[in-house]
Amino acid sequence: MPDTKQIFIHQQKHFMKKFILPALSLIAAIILLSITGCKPKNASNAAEGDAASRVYVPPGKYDELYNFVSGGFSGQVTVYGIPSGRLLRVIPVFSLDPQDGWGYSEETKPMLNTSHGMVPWDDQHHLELSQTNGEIDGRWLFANGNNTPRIARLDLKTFRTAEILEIPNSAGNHSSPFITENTEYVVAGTRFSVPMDDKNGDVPIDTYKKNFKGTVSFISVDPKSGNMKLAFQLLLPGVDFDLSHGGKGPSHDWFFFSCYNSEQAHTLLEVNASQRDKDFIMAVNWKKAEEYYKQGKGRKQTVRYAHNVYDESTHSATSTIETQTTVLDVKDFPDMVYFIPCPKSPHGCDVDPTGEYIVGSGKLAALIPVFSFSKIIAAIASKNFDGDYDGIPVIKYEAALYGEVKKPGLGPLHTEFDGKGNAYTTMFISSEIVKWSLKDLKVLDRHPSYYSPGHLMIPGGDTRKPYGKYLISYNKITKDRYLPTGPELAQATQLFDISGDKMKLLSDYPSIGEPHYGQAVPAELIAKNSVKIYKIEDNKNPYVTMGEGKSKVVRTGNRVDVYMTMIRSHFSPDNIEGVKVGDDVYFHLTNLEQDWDVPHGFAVRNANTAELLVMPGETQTLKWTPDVSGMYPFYCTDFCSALHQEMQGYIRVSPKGSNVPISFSLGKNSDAPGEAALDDSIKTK
Ligand code: K7E
Ligand code: CUA
Repeated sequence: MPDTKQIFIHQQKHFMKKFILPALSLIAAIILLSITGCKPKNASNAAEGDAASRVYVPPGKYDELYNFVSGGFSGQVTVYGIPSGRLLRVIPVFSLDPQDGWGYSEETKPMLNTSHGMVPWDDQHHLELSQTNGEIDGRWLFANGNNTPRIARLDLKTFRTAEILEIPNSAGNHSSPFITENTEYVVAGTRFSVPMDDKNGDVPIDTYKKNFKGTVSFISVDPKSGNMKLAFQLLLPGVDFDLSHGGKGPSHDWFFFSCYNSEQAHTLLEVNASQRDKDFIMAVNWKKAEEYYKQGKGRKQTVRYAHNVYDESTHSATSTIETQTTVLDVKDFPDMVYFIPCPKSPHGCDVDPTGEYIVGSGKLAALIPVFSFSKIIAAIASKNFDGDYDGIPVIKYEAALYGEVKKPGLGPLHTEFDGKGNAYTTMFISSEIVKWSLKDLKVLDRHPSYYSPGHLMIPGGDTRKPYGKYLISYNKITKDRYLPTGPELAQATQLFDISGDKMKLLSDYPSIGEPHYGQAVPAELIAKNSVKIYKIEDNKNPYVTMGEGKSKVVRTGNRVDVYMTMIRSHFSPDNIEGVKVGDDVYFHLTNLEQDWDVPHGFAVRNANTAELLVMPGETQTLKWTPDVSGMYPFYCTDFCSALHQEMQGYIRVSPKGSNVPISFSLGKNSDAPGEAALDDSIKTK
């Protein structure tokens, strides 16, 4: 058997012959640079001047901003304070959370349901805060799941995932969850083109050009409740959609997507999808598409996708499988979608606060093209096209171009704006942030970033009204930045001050998962709405226990429902007997506290799931099937009072077929072992 190295060398020779040398050497250089990173000088001593005092938030003081950061392959969202960098919260989104039982409790399990069953993980790249008139309104945070295409909506009153919608006809939901200016729609563009869900996907891969299609989906958002609904999908040529941003102001009706692999390659994309000099920015007139959709146009397609909603009154989620989508084939609607050539495998696709400039960042380009919305509209009006791509008109590059930022650095990825006429772009290969002027496209400043920044984020930097002041760079490689922690090193977050002409590095700290994008917002916009407790009288959970006196244990066949309450510092009941091996025991825990920051936890010995952490006024359910008879203590896991350690109890599990009756009690000590002790307030049915 030839070894793989041999094969590799052989392949290398083959490619040498096949592909033009300049392209190859460029790619080789990029691979080399991207592997080693490009270490800027003076990396170890780079913080400037009064940096320490700028990020110092004294004990007892709040941070100025919330920063919501995507967790990448952790599937979570993390929340940090800016400028301190203090970690405030980790929110499970496309993930299980053993800390609070998210995804383990009966109430939350449906949140992770998909048309393929429970998928408790995803790759979470982008976040977008809801907007009104192009400004952050502090209501919701949208998050994409890449792998099993999904979009989540987080409620910023509770910092919880409120809704997850699966996206059909998609594979790799990457250019998502970007939104329109009034959160009319959240978009989801597929990264991988694939055969549509209702077509036979069992086809040879080399029939890519014939059978593989791209889609972008528009998900409408209810302006009151925030509830998402798959509105319409656009059927597109089989390329890879990467990133997107909605228009603003004059470009309000438009959405812009970057795409690569216009070569339509299906193998070795690093070479085969880097052949053409230009790929595309796709401009979508979503208002037009909406119009067609509302007229009933498009093909109704039968598909399957899950729609999961968490109800704050029942403290439970439901999952519904939806079966219909409307697909508009863009070939049938010629005035809806246009392609604009964009140099060399564009990644970021960013719209400036005025809505006039669209910045495409070609990863392999040595310049940054900036397109003009008014020129795009003029070019469409005068049909200034360069033919078409798979039936979609291609606007002439020069006709759409406002200008090019020359020699910005190597590997431009993402751009954000400070609202003062400046743009900031990350340079992955040359490891730097480059500030340039939208007016004359001149580079104004550059600052090293350690190392290989992906996205950057300016608070409000993709809205009509950037807050400015800070910039955060999310870096991929942290070799030598922190104490070694084995083979895996944390990704880095670097905070810059951008209030002056020159960027100043303030701080540098590790982050959780792999942060891609983030969204930050002045703290008061969120803090003032934060829920402190759930009112117990509003608790509509079917298994709620409204007061200690109502706690009980009920057997129905081999199912046992334990209606249990928690209050400092005991459970009611705390002695239970009559449970048998093989019973399905449901502990329905209601936290009776009505005080901020007093959750109680629940854990029972040997339960093969997570603990529960129940918020004040809330009910959560843990299912347990004891497999061995014996004595099973349970206890509170959250240090809730001086007598927290006393917050505990026992469940006796008898063998299958035993005739120990169900009994339960609280506060009655008995000297007679094995005798069920009942107090006056709680009686067996
Ligand atoms: Cu550039 Cu997934 Cu937005 Cu990461 S993507 S960096
Ligand atoms: Cu309740 Cu500790």
